[in-house]
Amino acid sequence: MKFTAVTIFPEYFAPLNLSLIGKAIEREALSFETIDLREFATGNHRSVDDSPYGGGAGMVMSPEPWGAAIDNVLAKNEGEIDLIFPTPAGKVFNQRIAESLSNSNHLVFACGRYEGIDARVVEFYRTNPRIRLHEISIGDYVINGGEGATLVMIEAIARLIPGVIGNPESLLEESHNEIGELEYPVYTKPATWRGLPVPEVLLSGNHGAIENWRKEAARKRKEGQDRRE
Ligand code: JFB
Repeated sequence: MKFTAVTIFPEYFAPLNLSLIGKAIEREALSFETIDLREFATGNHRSVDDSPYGGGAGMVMSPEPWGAAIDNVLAKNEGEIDLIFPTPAGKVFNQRIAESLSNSNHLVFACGRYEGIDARVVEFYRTNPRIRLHEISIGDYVINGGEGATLVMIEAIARLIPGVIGNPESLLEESHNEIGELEYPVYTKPATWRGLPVPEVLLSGNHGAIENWRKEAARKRKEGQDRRE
């Protein structure tokens, strides 16, 4: 699987070289590249934004550098791509979307800034037969650009690719359960910390009892929270 991020801030993606995803890139289980949008801007100032038609606050990303950059991605690669536009107006990202996108050969993230990208860019590429186009939000809150959203989505998607996370057993377990259903509280040594003991059943070695306790604890945890739908 190949990941491409088109961005005016390539440095934003440095953390992908860390931890499990960094290791997966090293052993070529996946690849990641950034494309600097500014290299596709023309004119003395290499400007990528302009004032909005119709007025209003802020700036809008111009369509020309985006068209040139995406055309370049299509020219340099063969086959179909999934082209993702992170946007606060998109469909809210979830585990099902992550699973679906993890089956792609090439994910391309178009990271906007300012007030977003001129709407004609999405309109233009939506009908390209080599492109499956997705407008996706990572949640109902506002951030400053597509880069942070892209990091979140890459992390959720990359860990689903075989060979990326060390323990495929936990992936299998996840795939058989609703999110939250297995989110029981976890403990490690010491058995008592600041007067707080680890639940006795977890020290019992009784795997049936432990399984039941965890299931019940996850249920109670979920019940006490309103942050899941
Ligand atoms: C994504 C972005 C902006 C318009 C633009 C590009 N869940 C999310 N919240 N915000 C974004 C997002 C996702 N995915 C997001 C891309 C861009 C925000 N901005 C800034 C803020 C408000 N309205 C520019």
